[in-house]
Amino acid sequence: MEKFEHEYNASQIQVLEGLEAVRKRPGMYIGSTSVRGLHHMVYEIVDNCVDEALAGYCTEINIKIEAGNVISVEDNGRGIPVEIHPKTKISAAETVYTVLHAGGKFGGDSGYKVSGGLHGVGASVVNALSEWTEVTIQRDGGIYQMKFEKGKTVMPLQKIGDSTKTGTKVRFLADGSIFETLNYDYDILENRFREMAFLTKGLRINVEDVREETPKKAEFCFEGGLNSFVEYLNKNKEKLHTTPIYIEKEGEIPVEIAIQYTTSYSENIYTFVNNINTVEGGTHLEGFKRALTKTFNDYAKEKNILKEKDSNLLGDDIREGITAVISVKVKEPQFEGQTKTKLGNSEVTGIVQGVVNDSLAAFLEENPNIAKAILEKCISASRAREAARKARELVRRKSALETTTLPGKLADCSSKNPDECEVYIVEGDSAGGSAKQGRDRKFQAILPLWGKMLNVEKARADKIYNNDKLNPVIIAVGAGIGSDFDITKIRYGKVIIMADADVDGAHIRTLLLTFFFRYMRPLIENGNVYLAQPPLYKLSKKGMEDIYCYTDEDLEVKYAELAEKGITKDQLGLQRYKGLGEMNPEQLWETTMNPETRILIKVTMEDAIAADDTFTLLMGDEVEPRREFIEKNAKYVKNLDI
Ligand code: 28F
Repeated sequence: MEKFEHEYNASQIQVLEGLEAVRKRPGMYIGSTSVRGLHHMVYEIVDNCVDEALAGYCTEINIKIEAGNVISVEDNGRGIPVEIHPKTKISAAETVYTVLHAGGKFGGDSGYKVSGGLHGVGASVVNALSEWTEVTIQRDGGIYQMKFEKGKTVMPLQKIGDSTKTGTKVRFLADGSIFETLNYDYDILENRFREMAFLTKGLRINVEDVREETPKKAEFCFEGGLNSFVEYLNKNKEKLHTTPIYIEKEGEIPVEIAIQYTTSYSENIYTFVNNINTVEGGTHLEGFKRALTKTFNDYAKEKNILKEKDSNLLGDDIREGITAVISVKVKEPQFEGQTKTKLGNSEVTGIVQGVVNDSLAAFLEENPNIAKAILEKCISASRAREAARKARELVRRKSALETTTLPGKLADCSSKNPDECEVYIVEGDSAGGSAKQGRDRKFQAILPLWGKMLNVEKARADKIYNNDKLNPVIIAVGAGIGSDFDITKIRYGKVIIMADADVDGAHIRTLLLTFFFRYMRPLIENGNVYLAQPPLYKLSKKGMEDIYCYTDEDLEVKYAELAEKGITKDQLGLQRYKGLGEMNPEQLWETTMNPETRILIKVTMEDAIAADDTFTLLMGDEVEPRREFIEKNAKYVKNLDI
């Protein structure tokens, strides 16, 4: 690559110091240097294209993962301005790529930047954290290009050709000395770009991964916007009405909402602020909920569906079976909460509330049949809730009478400090017995489960409480379920599902995960749910300590390591474990329960949307996707500690 001599003046030195700060403390700017931060690099660049689309100039974005994990992003917008600033003698484009927070500064008063990743840091941070960056701009009849290495300009913007088109293309290779991995996960990127396409009606986003011999690709463009989003979320569910309810209002704070009710019992509301998923909700969600509750109650009273003497329907009843997506655009969003994904701007509550009140009331007036269908469901939810409350009280009363509130099958631990306590939920009696004997009873509790589990996707809360398989889990965890769930009450910091590595084990795992996802979601969000990983094989040889292998690859690696020491396959005894029951208590402790040697897999909720999708697939009537899932195993599952 051709190098250009650079003379640095005072402001440019400031620039270099700025980018050096980014390289010194990357986490401060991109969130983390894990695979998550790596993906954020792509989002930052794509966000700039989305801004250009929101400004009305870009209709298509092409994203490509090239060989060697090089990312290429191209839009057909106006192209970043190329003119040279007379004072700094630096092009606007170079400034955007080298001055920290350039996007924000330009956007502050001009209102240019509306979308933006969690960190909203923009192109200069991506540049600083990349081995190299190459920006190509088509604009003003020309093709312009500039190049950087680790944020430093190695080729200032220069004209390299003519063009009648306009747009911006950026290619970069993230810096392998900064990120833990450079291996992009195509599925994560595809999901995010699908979501982005839903959120920006009519914007075409194409994504392609050519790293492997068979390329992966997807093309997204949704004329229906959030309506398409909700239809996508509900694709495997039975709907109460065919077309989603659509609400849109432009203004100081633009609001866009789509709602569709299903026959399911769960509530699925996704909220976005400036295209950022506000997982923790906030003022926009608050305004939506208030309006929904009020509008349906007012309508029901006015139409005499609810009599004067009836008490109001509760918000929870009105949200049973709802799927909704809420998207608002806020100029200066305040993000709060543990993960900074909760909208704090108080003015948004009233705005959203007003918009939903007006539009929803009008919709119900115009669509009495849909209104009736939804309200019938709300009323039946209300009755079920009443039944659940009674069932719950029964449980409470019962437990008040009994000396111990804990399920009889639970072998509890002696410590009462949740931070150090773990409960193993074990499938089957014999494995449960071994686990009880093998455990460290100080901090490990065992809860054996057997029999067929209730499919919670198709059941209401009252059934869950009364279910003899799930009730012990609820009582053992000790924090309630549903809207009563209180994470501060959990009795164990780790809830560990221990099941066989076969199809039956996968089934029980999925059912329990579905249950946690539906009724104890904070438990997953808070990272308290784990999967135990029992070994698949044992290698043994006289005079050698037994070696356990947890995957097929693991086995191959161990064979290879032993071969280096001159130990061949035929000198080794190989045992394949079919189930937990085949291990004696000592083996179970050593391989699966001893914190020093075990492998635990933490269940995370990287993407609640994808998770819900999978659970629905899994629990729906389609057999094939369920089988596929079981084979592929959850994506939300990450390798944790060894
Ligand atoms: C592949 C990544 O970054 N696209 C972009 C534009 C367009 C403008 C712009 C960007 C406003 C004042 C600088 C053009 N014409 N794709 C991208 N497209 N940035 S980034 O302006 C940024 C600042 O100076 C643009 C008129 N106004 C804005």
